[in-house]
Amino acid sequence: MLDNDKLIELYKVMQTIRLVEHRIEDEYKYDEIKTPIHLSIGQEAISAGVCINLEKDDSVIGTHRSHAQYIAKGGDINKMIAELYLRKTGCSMGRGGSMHLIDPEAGVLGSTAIVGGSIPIGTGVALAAKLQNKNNVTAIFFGDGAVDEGTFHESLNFAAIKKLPAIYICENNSYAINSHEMVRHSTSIYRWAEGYGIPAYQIDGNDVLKVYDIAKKAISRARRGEGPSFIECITYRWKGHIGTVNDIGEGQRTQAEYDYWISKCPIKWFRDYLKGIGVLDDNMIKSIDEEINQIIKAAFEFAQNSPKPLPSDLLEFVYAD
Ligand SMILES: Cc1ncc(C[n+]2csc(CCOP(=O)(O)OP(=O)(O)O)c2C)c(N)n1
Repeated sequence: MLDNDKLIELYKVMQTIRLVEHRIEDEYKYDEIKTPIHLSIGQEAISAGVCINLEKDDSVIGTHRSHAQYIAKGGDINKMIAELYLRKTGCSMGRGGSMHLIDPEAGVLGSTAIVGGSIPIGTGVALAAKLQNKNNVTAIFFGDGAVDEGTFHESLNFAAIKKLPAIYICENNSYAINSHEMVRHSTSIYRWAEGYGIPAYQIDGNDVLKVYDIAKKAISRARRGEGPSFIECITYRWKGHIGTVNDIGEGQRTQAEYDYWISKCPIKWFRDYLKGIGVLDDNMIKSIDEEINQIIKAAFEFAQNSPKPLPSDLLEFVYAD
């Protein structure tokens, strides 16, 4: 069981992701954030529950929807927001935008907008760690849409054969853009991983304690050299696929479905749980929010006051020196 400090840390991480994304949402209408954004509001428990188990030297690879992993793994929030503003001080020097977040110091080795792309890249990172006899684990995040790509199957088979220190985390929010999982998959996703001989779990991705427990087990197994694990986290994104719209009433997602998932808010559930066991009270909740809002305020100021790349900088970083 987690001690109180760790429980509070988990809560803070989830709430930081939520408040950062709400602020991005608020600022987006001013059109100064020059990048497509994909928000993870509603999915916070997954990144928080996995990453709290990781060491600094462990790696994370994400997708187009990776703000949550970047924050949970300890990525620099100033640099993340500056990246969204495409400033020189951004974590990808203003070249990548929201979908290409990287902070090697924190073990965030990158994210990719190619659906399924995080899977072979992360598998390669895990292979490198194994070949170099490092004791690092690689956490590879992807959506349910990514398992429709052939590279998912090739990577899992390879990782199982080579017993790679990888954990595969599928954030199954039911949708790939607006296409529902029911019309795309012949079976539950975790069963495919089982087919490759990989221990696989399907869990409530909105229950951060469940995510924590299973991720801990999977990460320990990888560190012992016993190979990869697969975790399918059932969740929901409150926002539409891209930007700040929610797509409700557009013929894709029903109001009833949306309302059900709002009632399963991972942060509200965890906050109530922590209050119930006496780990948090209203004053502490308020001061945590204040602390987080300070960090967010500073990050947006940093980003907005940072220089933009100049046209003459355009060819920088095109070739490795
Ligand atoms: C190879 C490839 N095909 C199509 C796209 C367009 N595309 C961007 S995101 C997306 C759906 C992703 O869904 P999922 O993996 O479930 O992640 P989610 O957006 O739900 O988090 C698609 C089809 C792409 N970026 N890359």
